Amino acid sequence: MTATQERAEVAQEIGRDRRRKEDQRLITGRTRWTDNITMPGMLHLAMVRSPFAHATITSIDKSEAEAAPNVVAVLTGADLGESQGTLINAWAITTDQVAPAHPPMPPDRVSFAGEVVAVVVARSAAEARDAAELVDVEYDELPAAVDLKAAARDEVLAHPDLGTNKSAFWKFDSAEAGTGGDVDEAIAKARDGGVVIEREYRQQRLIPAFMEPRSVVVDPTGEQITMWSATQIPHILRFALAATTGVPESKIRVIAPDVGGGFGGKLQTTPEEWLVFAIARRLGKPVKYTETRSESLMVGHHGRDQWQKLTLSAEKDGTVTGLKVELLADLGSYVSLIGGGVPVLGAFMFNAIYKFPAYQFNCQTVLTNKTWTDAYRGAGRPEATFAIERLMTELAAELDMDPLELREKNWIRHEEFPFTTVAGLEYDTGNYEAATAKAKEMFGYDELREEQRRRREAGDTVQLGIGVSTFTEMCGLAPSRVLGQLNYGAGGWEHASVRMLATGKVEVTTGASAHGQGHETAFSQIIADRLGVPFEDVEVLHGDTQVAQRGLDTYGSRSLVVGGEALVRAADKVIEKARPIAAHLLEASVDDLEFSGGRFSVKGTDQGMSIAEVSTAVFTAHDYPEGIEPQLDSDATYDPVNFNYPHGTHLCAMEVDTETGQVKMRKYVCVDDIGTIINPLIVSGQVHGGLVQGIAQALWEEAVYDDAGTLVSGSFTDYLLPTAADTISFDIDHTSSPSITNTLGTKGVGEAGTIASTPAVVNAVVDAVRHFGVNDIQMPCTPERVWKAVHDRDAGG
Ligand code: MCN
Repeated sequence: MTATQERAEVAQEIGRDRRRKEDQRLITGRTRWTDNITMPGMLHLAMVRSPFAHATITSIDKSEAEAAPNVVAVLTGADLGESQGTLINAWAITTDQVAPAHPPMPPDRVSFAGEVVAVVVARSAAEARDAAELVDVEYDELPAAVDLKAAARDEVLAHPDLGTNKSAFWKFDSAEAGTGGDVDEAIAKARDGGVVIEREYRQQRLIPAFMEPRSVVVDPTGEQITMWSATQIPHILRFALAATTGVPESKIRVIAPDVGGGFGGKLQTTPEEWLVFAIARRLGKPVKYTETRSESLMVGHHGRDQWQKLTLSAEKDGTVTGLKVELLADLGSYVSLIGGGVPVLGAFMFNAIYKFPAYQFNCQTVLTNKTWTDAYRGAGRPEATFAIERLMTELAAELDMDPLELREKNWIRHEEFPFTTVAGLEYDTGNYEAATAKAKEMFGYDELREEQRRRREAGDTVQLGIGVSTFTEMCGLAPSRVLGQLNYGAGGWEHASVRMLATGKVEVTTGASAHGQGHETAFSQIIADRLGVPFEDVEVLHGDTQVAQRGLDTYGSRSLVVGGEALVRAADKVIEKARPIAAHLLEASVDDLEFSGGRFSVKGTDQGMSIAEVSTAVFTAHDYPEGIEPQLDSDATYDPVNFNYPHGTHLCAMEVDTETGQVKMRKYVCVDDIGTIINPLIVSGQVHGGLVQGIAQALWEEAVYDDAGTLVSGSFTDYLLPTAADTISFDIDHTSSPSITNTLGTKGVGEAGTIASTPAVVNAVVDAVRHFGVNDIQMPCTPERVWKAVHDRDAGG
């Protein structure tokens, strides 16, 4: 093979539709999920959970459970005593945040239905569950704070000892920050000669219904305590266990084996993990706990749950002048790992792609007696995007303008990037014009508008609505200095290592921890191109704190833009390490060498050798210059300089049956700009999955509690998780404005579909029935709500 052929074969992995390496083992059942792990003498743990949302525990009788067959231990919060401490709450937003202590198993009072009051350990899982039924707990039920608005008024206290349900208040004001004008002035001016749109939107509570329920195994019998957990965050979990148990990090190994989805729902350090860790140590035996699906829906954390009060001001020609946001966010019963900060993430995104001259964001987080909330795909950004994209649509309707025309009038033009927004962020790159033009054409926008007009005029039973969503989001969590300013308890860097092996193959570790995103494939593509080695020769290791020792894990669409950049930097260091060795072997000067396509060549000659050959030579020939380390390896920690800002234009056509309230998706087009795409196939999967989750919020999913604080939608019969049969095939495409924040020019994609699609769908549903006087339908837009909006204006939207 000639050098040219060799180069051609190894180049151009980035941008290639590679099937995912990991899928072979995932879809043929050749992997080991946490629940598949067994070991000799392993015990099984079951949780006894409170049926009440708020109650005092008056007594616990363990005797019958202790006498049940093969039961090894029954433990309560009182048995664990002071050792429990409190779980970590890493994101306080403000230093005066009010937060209850969070013992994993409280001894005296429960604060939400499903809270653990006792654990049973037995020789089999079935025996543990059966015995858990025998634990007799007496409660004195207390009034529960369930409704968010009532809780914000402190009508019933979720934690009486705190004296208030108000946890933290956080405000951003463009006039105070010097990033814009005074919003109250802008609104007052618009009331006198302009337009003011005021709305209140409900972000219903959602459940991140991942496929694999949470599961944890702890083996305390070795030199180290090893925990396997179906988690997104093995590194953060190791830190939290060390910080809350006093066991040094060096004695704890956390392994996240293949993990069946998370969507933010496994971005927690859970009471269950803490309890299994503590009890396995106490008993000196391996212990496993796997939650049931019901437990997963009830106590795996929830997402969203906000009321948004919004005021948008504009001039009569549609030029926006101000936006004021007042947010109430339900934290649930405790302030979870990052739950306190999630609503504030939206603060920077309400202004979206628009040039607002004045902006104010007020956020009050509130404690209630419900399962705690935390990140759910998009975390803060879907809420903000929904609100602004609904508002811009309402403004367009008010002014009788086309919603795309209104957006174009107000958006940042492509030549204005990088652009500092009224919320104080610097958007890297973007081209809203290009994405919108492409989406309009793919959608057949004008033709569908014409059909809509015809149907309205004819008074058809089934009306057509067109929904627009021109979103942007901040991803790549996160520059450490920004997190510091927001009182976040950890940095936002990521770590990677690259090691060339003796055979010329490459071993890579990343601190990112995939749980469905295909990192092994995409990261292999990056390294294959960077080092010029075959894709198959790259092995990516992750999700084990012993193997990838440093890391901050996977969430916030950060793995590629932060973790991928760390990989590039580590690979570049390896090339620089190989360079003097190659020069030595080629008997050339370092300055005369060029590296391209995996090959060091002596300028102006046909002499050269591949980096794989250099690696083999280091190992076999022991032939390298004096004073050089005989290893082709390196690592890098990358702390991002900025977020990056993917964007896109999503267009949705919905058919609404005005007699039954049934809605049916007719067409969905999205054109996203995520800069350079590493693997288009993976990206399509991410976008499709993300879209379905966003559409599900618009149309189907809602976690409902009754007045006593019991989760009513505690199974998939009531919590309407969509299947493939409920959706259509989406038309997706891309434009590209490479980011200037990382070497590859990439932007994140893991949350984009979810963030963009919810308002596109609701805008379309409302658009279909606007001529009946409808200007809002609360999510999820069930047939009942749609019907009422059309037929019973007092009861509807
Ligand atoms: N990618 C790419 N080119 C780009 C951007 C991304 O090829 N320009 C690829 C990446 O290499 C990676 C995947 O797309 O393989 C997603 O990358 P990224 O946007 O960096 O997101 P993360 O890997 O950090 O994943 C987190 C993100 C989030 S926040 C949620 S929530 C979510 C999501 O990913 N949860 C998921 N996608 C999920 N997919 C699955 N299957 N399961 C989940 O739980």
